[in-house]
Amino acid sequence: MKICVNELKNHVGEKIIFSGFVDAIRDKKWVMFVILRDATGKVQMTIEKSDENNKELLERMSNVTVESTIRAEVEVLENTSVKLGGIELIPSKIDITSSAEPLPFDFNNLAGVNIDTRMDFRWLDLRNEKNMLVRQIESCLVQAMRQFLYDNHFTEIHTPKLIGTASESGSSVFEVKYFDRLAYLAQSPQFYKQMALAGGLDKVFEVAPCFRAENSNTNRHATEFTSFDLEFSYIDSYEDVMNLEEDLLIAGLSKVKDEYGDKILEVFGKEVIVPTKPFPRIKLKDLYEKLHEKYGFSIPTEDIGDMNAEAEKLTYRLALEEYNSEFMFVVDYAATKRPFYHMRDENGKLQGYDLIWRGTEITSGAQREHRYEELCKNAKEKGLGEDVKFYLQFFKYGCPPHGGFAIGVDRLTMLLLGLTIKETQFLFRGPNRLDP
Ligand code: AMO
Repeated sequence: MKICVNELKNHVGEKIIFSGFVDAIRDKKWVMFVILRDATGKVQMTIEKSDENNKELLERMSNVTVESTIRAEVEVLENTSVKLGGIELIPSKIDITSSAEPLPFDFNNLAGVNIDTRMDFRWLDLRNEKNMLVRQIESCLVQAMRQFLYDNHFTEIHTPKLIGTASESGSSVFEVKYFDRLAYLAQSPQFYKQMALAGGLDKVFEVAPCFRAENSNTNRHATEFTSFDLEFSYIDSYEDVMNLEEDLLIAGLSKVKDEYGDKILEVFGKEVIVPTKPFPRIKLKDLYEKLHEKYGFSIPTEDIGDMNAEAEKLTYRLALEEYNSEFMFVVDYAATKRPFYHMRDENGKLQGYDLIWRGTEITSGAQREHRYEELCKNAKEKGLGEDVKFYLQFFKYGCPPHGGFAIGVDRLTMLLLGLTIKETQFLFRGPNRLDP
């Protein structure tokens, strides 16, 4: 395996193979400095011109363009006068493993570069140090959240994304030609994560793509995004679901703060705040009242019983001002505005919630209706028939009371770093963006 820049200090005095991108070449009178780069940093390779043995190396390197890649046999030396980590590489052999053409833009300086040009050449855009950090931070966050679930005896599952009927609500799904019939792309793993519990697995999770055929061009919507979904059995109420989400987010954000807190502040200007339990919880009706009282906000008639983007923004403000919290759970949504699989109590009150962080919804969750008769009734009420018939069967042969939630990973990273979803996703997918 390749030795990375951040491991070189462990190889001082050794002869090793080092590979990387040519970041810059500084051709001085007596010496040529070649700055090499990999995902962990940069290092200086020094080629002395006075050394006759270096003639061939110098000739070869003088024809190399920046962003080409090389493989070099080098000696790793400690040199305190070298600014890049106090290490320099002295090569005895260099192979050019790929040659780069002139770049369409300078990825080190993206300020004036159109976002669509950046997306067209996303693999170059990703070479920007900040963008590389986004990937590494997201990876750290998801790893910590996964680890939390493994530690709590959750099993990772992989549910199909090609499905035979339009899932969940019958709207917003992509149709795919499937031999001589139609299939659909899963809008979420909802039905299958619940099927896992009907299958006797007590606690499951999945980190996977969701597809939404929504023509939304906002900073937080994508047509394909990564969802961190979980579902678990034998809960007493949706309070148990919210409690677990608190612990999960605390685990994820603690790890990110430990590993990247300073870097995030320096590069993105955002402080990573690890929340404390319990996160404030507010009923939708009370929230409307507070938002009206404090900020003069009234929910538009069509959104009554639900939230909208403006309400989410103000909820964040309220959470900060009144609860000193970046997070806020909102409960008591109208059953008419929520999916049929959310449980309702004997008074028809919905047993579900949304979680708002930094002005955006990051999660929907609920206790699920696991009683076959009730579930059939709810589905019928929503006008769902054949499409959900297969799903209703899961609850016919015994199924534990259960609940779960889904966190949008892209939104989590985006809000953590103060970016848009286009900048955050590895490769953005939106109504007008299917390439590369
Ligand atoms: P919901 O539709 O609210 O719930 O989605 C869950 C979370 O996924 C993220 N999200 C999105 N991210 C980017 N682009 C989009 N178009 C987009 N749509 C949703 C959000 C959202 O909170 N089955 C339920 C979850 C559950 O109850 O377990 C569901 O899909 O962060």
